[in-house]
Amino acid sequence: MVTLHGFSSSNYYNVVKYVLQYKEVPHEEHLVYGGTEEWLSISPVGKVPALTTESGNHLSETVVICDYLEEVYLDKPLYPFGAEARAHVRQIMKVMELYLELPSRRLIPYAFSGMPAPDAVLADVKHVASRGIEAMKQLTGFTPHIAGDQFTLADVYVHYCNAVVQGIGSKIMDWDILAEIPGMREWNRNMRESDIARAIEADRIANEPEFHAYITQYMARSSVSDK
Ligand SMILES: N[C@@H](CCC(=O)N[C@@H](CS)C(=O)NCC(=O)O)C(=O)O
Repeated sequence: MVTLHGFSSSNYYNVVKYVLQYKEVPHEEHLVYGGTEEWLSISPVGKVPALTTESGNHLSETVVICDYLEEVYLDKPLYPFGAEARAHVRQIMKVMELYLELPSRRLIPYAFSGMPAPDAVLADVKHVASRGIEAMKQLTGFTPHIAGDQFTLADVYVHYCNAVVQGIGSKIMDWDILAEIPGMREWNRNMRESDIARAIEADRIANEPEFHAYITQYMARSSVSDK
């Protein structure tokens, strides 16, 4: 049995949770929001999610965890055959992370505090996200899956990263980012329909009040930073 640490409102937590359920890996969930010394001994950077393996080792960083699961639990592979096809999947995930999710994530403090984001931050986020959009237009296929005809880790990863892009980036900037990438919104809607995605969404909704209480307390302790 492996243990997934984190909370259901985290998009990255949900990527790993999806993979565990998809591959039918026996697992338990350990609810943790981070922020303690003890947590740093499990997740060295202090981020959610982390995974404790069957042998008791701790792993963090979402794609690292998913790649580990892919190597150990061979049923239902989430990477295609062939180095180039696998690199394509990784490229989509990397572009999503660096040029769409992370810039949108910079706006989270403003979304939660209600304070306006400084113009310089907004301009930078827009600039980076524009590059991400152009890259995703080139890289994605939606035929019918994001990287082609096989369902891959990129489908899972991009779907949950889109939650931050749509719920934070698009909202704060009043800019429908996903609509800029042909096929993305329709594909994202379809991704919501699977039994696994529905169960994960139900858990996310159930976790929301507790997560909001946690984040409100956290924001009260730290001031908004534009780093
Ligand atoms: N690069 C990390 C990012 C994970 C991440 O940003 N997690 C958020 C929750 S969705 C978190 O732990 N935030 C708390 C913090 O940044 O201290 C990954 O891929 O797992």
